Amino acid sequence: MRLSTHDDASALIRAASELYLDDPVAMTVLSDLDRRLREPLRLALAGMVKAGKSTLLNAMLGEQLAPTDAGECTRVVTWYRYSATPTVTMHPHDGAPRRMPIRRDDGRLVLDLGEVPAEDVAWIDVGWPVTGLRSMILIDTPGIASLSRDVSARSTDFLVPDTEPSSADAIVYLMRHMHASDLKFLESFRDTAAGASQTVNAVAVLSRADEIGSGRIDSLLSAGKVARRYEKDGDLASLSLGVVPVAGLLAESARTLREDEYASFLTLANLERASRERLMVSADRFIRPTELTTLSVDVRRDLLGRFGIFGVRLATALIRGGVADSTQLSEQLVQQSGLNELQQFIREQFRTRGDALKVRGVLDALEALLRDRPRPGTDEIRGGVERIYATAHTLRELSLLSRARAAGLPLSRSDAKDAEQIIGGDGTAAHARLGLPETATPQEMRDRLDEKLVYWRTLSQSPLAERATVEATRVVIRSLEEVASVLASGVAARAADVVASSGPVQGASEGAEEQSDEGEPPLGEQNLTHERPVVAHRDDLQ
Ligand SMILES: Nc1nc2c(ncn2[C@@H]2O[C@H](COP(=O)(O)OP(=O)(O)O)[C@@H](O)[C@H]2O)c(=O)[nH]1
Ligand SMILES: [Mg+2]
Repeated sequence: MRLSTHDDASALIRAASELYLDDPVAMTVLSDLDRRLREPLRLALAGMVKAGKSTLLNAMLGEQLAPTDAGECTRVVTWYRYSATPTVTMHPHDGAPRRMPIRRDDGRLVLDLGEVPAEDVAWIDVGWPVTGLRSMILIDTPGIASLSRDVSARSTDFLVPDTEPSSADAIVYLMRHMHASDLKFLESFRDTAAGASQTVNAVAVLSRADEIGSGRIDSLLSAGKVARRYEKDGDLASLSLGVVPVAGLLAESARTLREDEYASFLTLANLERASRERLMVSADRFIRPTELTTLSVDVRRDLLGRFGIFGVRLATALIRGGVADSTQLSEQLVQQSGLNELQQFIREQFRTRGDALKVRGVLDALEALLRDRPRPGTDEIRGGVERIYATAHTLRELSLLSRARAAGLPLSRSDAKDAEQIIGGDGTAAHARLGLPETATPQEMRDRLDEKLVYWRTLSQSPLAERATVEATRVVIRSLEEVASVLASGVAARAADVVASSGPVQGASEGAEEQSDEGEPPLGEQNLTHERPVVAHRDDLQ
């Protein structure tokens, strides 16, 4: 039986461990890599200070856990991973890791470093029993290009270290406006993190999206337009897989909405129109002492702090529009915040490729180790690394996708567009790869698939085709063959995700890959991972 890429990588780590038995430093690196292969995908949140990273992390978890706003603790890289019981561990640069007390203030963790200066702390590891962390490790980072160069350097060193590959598999990059330093960071993340596989694995978030339209009720529409414009920007397009507008604060508060907050919104919604409008004309006005409402200044200030003026206006409008209880309000606010689109994007672009991204990170780190500590036998292992890169289809797909985004493919314009879609540029679901709507029937998909297979096979056999073109067409054809095997398997639900469900392709000459189950959404959820309404599609770029 043919081994999966994941198993191949694991076997290489074992072989390297035999080689470095007498080298404790190398053995530590190798045991970390082995663990990394077994752990969920590592997704880092990066961006400038106050871009809203910690708030968005909480929104993704549905819990107010990460401390927000600047403070000593937010100056250290913090990992959030699943654990049955809460634990917080500080890892100093020198010396043994030590447990920290678990203290919470209003739900948020208080990461008290005690006597230890932030610059002596390598990272903090938080283990927390929250479902969202079962499939992903989330990494909160201090701001890039922050006022303090030290803090900024800590993020940059961690995410794009000079000498070794990044230890994040993928990045959610938050920005309030596009800034030169954002592009510079994304560029260096691509160059370092991509390593030999040259993959693009960043999604940009237009954060604090409610502020873009000054908190007006249509703020997110304006943010959507800005996001689409950014996506068309040549520089950003080559560095990130897409731009998603998200109002993180609204999402965080909506997911932790309390009954008393719902009751306050209900009170506001029931005010007569003139009073309501006067009260909500601005954030300042909303928290002034007034006779217009029975809600106290403190209650209003809390609402404003949690939801922003946009959230207050939106929640009131939604109740007036028929939302009948706190559960519905919470759902609708989350829906409006853009969080669902972001999570869908992460699922489609990162989690379905989770194993490949992980293997890629591990192989890059293994290569760096072999290069730094050469000894007899390392060449063979390096050969093994190269073999995996050459045969693992998902890695080749990722690298072609990245080339498509960065430099363009050696194909005609319309072929390049089609190729990008087939290799998963608009999502890895079978219908998305075939350019069909989610509602396409199996027969429609098979017909479209046959057409495309004939077309691409003819193209690859053209005697005039350049070598680079032929190589690109081979990757495209292999992707189509994987779609074929998914459709042939006839399990409609599984067809939602080609990569996750494809086994070895009959007759294919290359190694097939498996996807571990840990990163996959349940089947019902998979079927939802289709449309990305707020996110501009690549078609818009043409
Ligand atoms: N209006 C608004 N404020 C936000 C949003 N996200 C974060 N903030 C506020 O911006 C400040 C910085 O947020 P934080 O998450 O700590 O940013 P970080 O430094 O990137 O981790 C906090 O006061 C948040 O309440 C948002 O979506 N909308
Ligand atoms: Mg923060």
